[in-house]
Amino acid sequence: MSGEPIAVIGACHHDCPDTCAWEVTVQDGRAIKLRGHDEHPFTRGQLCPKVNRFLDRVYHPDRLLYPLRRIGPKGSGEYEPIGWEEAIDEIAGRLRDIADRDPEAILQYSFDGTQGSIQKGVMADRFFDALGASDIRRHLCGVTSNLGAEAVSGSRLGIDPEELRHARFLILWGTNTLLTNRHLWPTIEAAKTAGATLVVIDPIRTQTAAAPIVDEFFQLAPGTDVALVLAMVNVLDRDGLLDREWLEQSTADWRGFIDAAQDMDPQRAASITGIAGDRIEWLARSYAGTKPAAIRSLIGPEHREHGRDIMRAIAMLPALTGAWRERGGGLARSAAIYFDLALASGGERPVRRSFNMGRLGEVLTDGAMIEALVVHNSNPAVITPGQNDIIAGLEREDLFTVVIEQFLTDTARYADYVLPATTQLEHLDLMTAWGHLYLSLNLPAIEPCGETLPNTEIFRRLAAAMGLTDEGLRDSDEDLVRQLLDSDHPWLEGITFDRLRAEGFVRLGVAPGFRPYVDSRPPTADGKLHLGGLDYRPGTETRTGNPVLAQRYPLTMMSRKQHAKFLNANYGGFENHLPQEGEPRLEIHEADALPRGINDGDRVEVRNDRGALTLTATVSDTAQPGLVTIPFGWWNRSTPEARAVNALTNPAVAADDIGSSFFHENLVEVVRLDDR
Ligand SMILES: Nc1nc2c(c(=O)[nH]1)N[C@H]1C(S)=C(S)[C@@H](COP(=O)(O)OP(=O)(O)OC[C@H]3O[C@@H](n4cnc5c(=O)[nH]c(N)nc54)[C@H](O)[C@@H]3O)O[C@H]1N2
Ligand SMILES: Nc1nc2c(c(=O)[nH]1)N[C@H]1C(S)=C(S)[C@@H](COP(=O)(O)OP(=O)(O)OC[C@H]3O[C@@H](n4cnc5c(=O)[nH]c(N)nc54)[C@H](O)[C@@H]3O)O[C@H]1N2
Ligand code: SF4
Ligand SMILES: [Mo]
Repeated sequence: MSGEPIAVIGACHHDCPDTCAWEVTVQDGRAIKLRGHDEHPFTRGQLCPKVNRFLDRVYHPDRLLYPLRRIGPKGSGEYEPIGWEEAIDEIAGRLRDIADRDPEAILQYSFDGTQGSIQKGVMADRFFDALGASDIRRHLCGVTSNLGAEAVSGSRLGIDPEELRHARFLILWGTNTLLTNRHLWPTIEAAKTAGATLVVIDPIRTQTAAAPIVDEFFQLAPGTDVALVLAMVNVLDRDGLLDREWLEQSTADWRGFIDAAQDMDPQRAASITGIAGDRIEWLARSYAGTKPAAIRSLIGPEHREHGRDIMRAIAMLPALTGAWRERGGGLARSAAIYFDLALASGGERPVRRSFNMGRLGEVLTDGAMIEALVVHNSNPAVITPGQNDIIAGLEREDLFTVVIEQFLTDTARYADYVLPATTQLEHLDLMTAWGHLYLSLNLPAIEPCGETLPNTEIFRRLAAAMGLTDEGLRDSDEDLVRQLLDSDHPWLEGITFDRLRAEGFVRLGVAPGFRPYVDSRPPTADGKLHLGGLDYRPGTETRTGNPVLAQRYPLTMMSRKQHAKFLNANYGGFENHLPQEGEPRLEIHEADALPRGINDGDRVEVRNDRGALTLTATVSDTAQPGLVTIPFGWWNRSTPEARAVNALTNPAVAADDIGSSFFHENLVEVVRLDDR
């Protein structure tokens, strides 16, 4: 006889702004249904095409259920199952050997496989801190963009994305909302219904740009946003549209910004951006003249050499026009900062040798003397630029590699030991969000499948086996959640573990309509928003920045998130999530396809000095002449070379080593392969 079904509340763990609340129906210990929680004010009962079938992932026949020890060559994926005790003892022994000689020869590599506050890395960080291991700086997403915004306001605070419903002029600036942040769309529709003008600025005609409710789409040349912003400022100054009272009171060095815009008239900007001068004039006047005016951006323009400049330029616009003053005006970016401010922090971590995560290939192959790599919550063989070097590093016989995963990813195939991790259905976590202000508690709905363990428990066991006695290495997951909630920040008032357990999700106590730089002062030294000089500079690996390289590699290549069923690399190897054609496709414009004799469906080689990929071409006009795209998220096995797009992308990072790789700035050539 089967038992009564029970409902358990949780929230999606994916690195997605929406953090949907969900309800799992469990019967006889098995999850039988997963659906969006109807009462969540932001996600309103809907999940998405990626996660609607998440139970198939949890119970997938390929799920890793037991610790594995490598028996074949690295990369072969040949393993034998072993017990946890054996696995932990052997790994602890190897790490102990290395740590006794040189703890910095050990490196953890982790990112956003889960963005749960607990499972993402609290216990891992405590473990590696106690060992004194080298550390990874998790900079591949958001840091560059944050730096640009902080340069203006001293803080990452933007407006609550839900406030966008009050905007009457709304620019989606380098963000593909319908794909990457779909639960924001009803808010945008509400603004639109109330009369807002909706603008999209993107080098690619994304599904968002093509949405029927979009009034104007500006398909600018990639990486030229700074020129566009300067031209807007040029028009505002020329036409006397600046609010001098606001500028004098609330900003510093606004004249520096105006001066910088003097030589960027709309005609000059048109030649850089590809946007006609009269359209730039319209954009400037409408933005300054319609109130409230809001800009929405996540990280789209950041993965470039001058990504910081682009975000700084975008963040200077509302500071210049005073758009922050009206409810629904200003800039809506990642909302993660609200949670960072509200929750208790674990305190400062010790400063040690650390590496920017985008440089992994170089770190593993170029004498950084890394002897042990422990990967969790990430798939660097797929997601990190510099793929050929990363794989060469993972192939090193003298590198001891442990991967904590749910599936045998392209990275896990190189591990000496693979340790099986629980999914969001099987562990406790506290979920912050970066697309809204609701805090959620994810309760485990089922017992762990097979012998899987939460990341936290794996590091607790490793710590015990290595004799690490530091405070905090024995805290339970519930202890960790309670520690984060133990904050006296007013936004967290009344939000307790027990309340979250009962209600599932609670909005931070941020006053509705909160205007970050009007209701409180910007946390800059003088309490003002900082404007100032700004130059448009093309990146080093662009056609204008490097005409010599562009003779060999005349096409720009971008690799965006493109598929509704992919979330980064999570589903890029799963039959029922793969797009219809079952392979990644190069998208190329007719104007570039024709002279190369490339027809739709032809096999082509895309190459540059970093690597080469064989792909099928789709001739389409979603990109623009001179720009080709290859989707991100496919596993390496999807091409004959066993490589994915990050074999071609640019792994360079800023000179100060802070922020993301420049992986949207790549020059390539595409050639048609003979029919053989
Ligand atoms: N070319 C190109 N490269 C890109 C991007 C791009 O647009 N183009 N985007 C970049 C961006 S923005 C990001 S954020 C990164 C994403 O990089 P990652 O965060 O590394 O990518 P994911 O695919 O989200 O997650 C990695 C793995 O985490 C595992 N995982 C999930 N939950 C758990 C868990 O609870 N425990 C453990 N141990 N593992 C778990 C999943 O199985 C998955 O294989 O990629 C970046 N790379
Ligand atoms: N379905 C799905 N959703 C996702 C993800 C996924 O893999 N799949 N990944 C999640 C993650 S980790 C993240 S970080 C977010 C990212 O969310 P978004 O920031 O919205 O996504 P991206 O696709 O990285 O970039 C958005 C747009 O920026 C454009 N862009 C690139 N360069 C420039 C430029 O120079 N100027 C301008 N104006 N635009 C430019 C790209 O063409 C792209 O359409 O999405 C999250 N949501
Ligand atoms: S991936 Fe994003 S949209 Fe899909 S369920 Fe998770 S949080 Fe929601
Ligand atoms: Mo990301």
